[in-house]
This record gives sequence, structure tokens and C-alpha cells, in this order.
Amino acid sequence: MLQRAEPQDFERVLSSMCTVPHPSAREAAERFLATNPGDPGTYETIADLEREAVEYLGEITGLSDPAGYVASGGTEANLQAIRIARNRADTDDPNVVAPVHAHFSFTKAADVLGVELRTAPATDYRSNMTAMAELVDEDTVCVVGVAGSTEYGYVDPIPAIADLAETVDALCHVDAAWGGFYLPFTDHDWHFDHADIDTMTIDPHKVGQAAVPAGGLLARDRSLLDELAVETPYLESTDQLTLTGTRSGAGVASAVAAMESLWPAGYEQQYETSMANADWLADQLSARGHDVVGPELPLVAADLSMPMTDELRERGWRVSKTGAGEMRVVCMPHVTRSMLRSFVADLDWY
Ligand code: 0PR
Repeated sequence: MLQRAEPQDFERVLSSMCTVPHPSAREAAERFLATNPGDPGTYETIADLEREAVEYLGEITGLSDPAGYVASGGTEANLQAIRIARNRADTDDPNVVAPVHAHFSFTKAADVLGVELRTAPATDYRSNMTAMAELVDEDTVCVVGVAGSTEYGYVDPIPAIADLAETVDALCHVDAAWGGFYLPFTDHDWHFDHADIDTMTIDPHKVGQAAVPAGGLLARDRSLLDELAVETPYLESTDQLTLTGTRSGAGVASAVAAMESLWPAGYEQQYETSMANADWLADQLSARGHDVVGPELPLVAADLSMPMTDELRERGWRVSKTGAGEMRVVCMPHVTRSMLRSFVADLDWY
């Protein structure tokens, strides 16, 4: 089976937040395949590269002295951020307040960590701050904002979320897992230098064009990460703060390679191209009478009928649906204008 198996190509993939790794990222992933940053005493080079990755992520997110690590993905980074907040707080009944569009990894985190997740409704796809404020209390350990939501690509009012967290002495966590490599080239206030954020998720293996697995967890202050440390008696290092033990050096090396190759000019160009593609697709769909959720970042949602979406799937297009039933196209780096043109041509055929 394996002899004949081929990975899918990306020619018709419009539903994924993964993409084709940058060539330098692919090469670095292969080279560092047999390394384990989970054991930095033995695998020193990859441990150094991880520090470099965190430096890059700090530069991208306005953090001059960044603490953090390369996680297995956004799920681990979000879970660890909530774990920091829970461990640091002094309550037996911790809760986390997040907008309803927060990624389902927060549901997993709440379940694993024994924390109550309170979700507030959104207005125009962004956090409704009145609703968020109604949910916080003295047991709130973390208030979450999303900078590039999974379903619509919208950005929450991050400074207002940080202010709200402050009122109850909770941490503020920003989930920029997907949006973080597009946002530096926009006018949004989303990062550590724009607001009093404590922790952030930003994933190189999404728009960052690294190989999977490479997620990113950042903290404003080293002492926040210390909340995660467990002792590792028989390793050369004395403690470990990641959730996984053995982990992928390939992900770490490819993250450094991608950021070295693309930050900032390559990512900026990618943002311009992908945003122009999203705007183009939104216009094409509007012109055909569909209700389109105007793209804020390169992600388009529109009210295509279910039979229409099914037909597109029949024709090999990988498109997904939002919870509300809209068709959703994620304009990742591999999504080109010519792909979108043939997608629209297939729509017209229908
Ligand atoms: N935070 C946000 C804002 C996300 O969009 C995602 C993933 C995560 C956290 C979790 O990240 P990991 O999946 O790296 O743990 N969002 C995509 C989703 O759930 C993930 C995805 C990726 C889905 C590739 C499909 C796919 O082909 O839709």
C-alpha cells in the first residue's frame, strides 16, 4: 500500500489551515528528523534552534525578550496557556472566559485541566465586550481573545480583552495560531506591544509555512512559563515545561528555516497576495448573489447552498462549512488566483 500511496496534492484544498511547507522548511525538517528538543542536554543544536525560533516569534509579536517554546500545535499552546493561568491563580473553582468563536482546543483544555469554560456571544463575528464582562468574576483565571478566528478569520478587540482581564487580575491569552503570520502587515492591535497580553499562541505550521508539527507558545515573562515546569530527575536538564516529552526536532528546525527565509518580506508578500485573493473571491461570490462575510484576514465565508457545496466536493474541491452553515475558503499560501478562478468556473457550471 505505502509503495503506491501518495499524499494529497494541494491543488484543490481550500479548507485547510495547513499548507505546502517552504522549501527551506522541508529541507530542515528532513535534516533534523532524528532530534528531540525534549532532551536539550543531549540534542543541543536543536535546543539552540528552538531558542532562535522563539526569538523570531518574539520579533513577529512585538516581544523584545520572549519566553516560549515550539509546541506540537495550537491545541497544545492553548492548553498550556490555560494551564499557566490556572496554576498561577489562587482559586479552587477556576474559570476561563472566551468568545464563542474560540477554537475547540479551549474545550479540550478546560476538560483536561478541570477549568470551567464560559463562552460569550459575539457581535459581527467579534467578541462582544459587554457579554464578556458579564462572565468574568473573582475566579476567572484567564480571558481569551482570538486574533484570526478559525471560522471567519476575524480579530477580536484585543486591547479591550486585556483591560477586562486586568479588572479581575486574570491573565490575558491571545490565540493568533492562524492569524499571527498575516497580522503584522495589517493595522490591527493584536500583539504584546499593542496591549497587556500575557501569553499568545502563534503557529509556524499554519501561515508560517513550517512543516507540521510546529506550534508556538509565547509568554511575556519567563516566570509565567515556570508555572509549567515539572522536575526531570534523570535527564541532564532539571525540568521540563512542555506538555509532550519527546517531540519533533523536524518541526522546530523547519520553523526556524521558514522564518529565516520569509520574515518579514516573504510573509508580507504572502499576506498581500492572499488578501487580494480573498477580496477577489469575495467579490466574485457577491456578484453571483451570495451573502459574503467580508474578509478581514484571508478567509472567506459565504452562504452557498448545501447541494452546491456538495457538487464542489464531488469535483474534488476540499471546502468546509462554518458552524452556521456557510461555505468557508481559507486563503492559505498554496491557494493561488488560478486555483480560485477554476473554483469559480466550477461554481458557474453549477
Ligand atoms: N487556534 C486556532 C485559531 C485555530 O484555527 C486552530 C486550528 C487551533 C488553535 C488549533 O491548532 P492545531 O490544530 O495546530 O492544534 N484550526 C484548524 C481547524 O480546527 C486546524 C486545521 C488545520 C483544520 C488543518 C483542518 C486542516 O486541514 O479548523
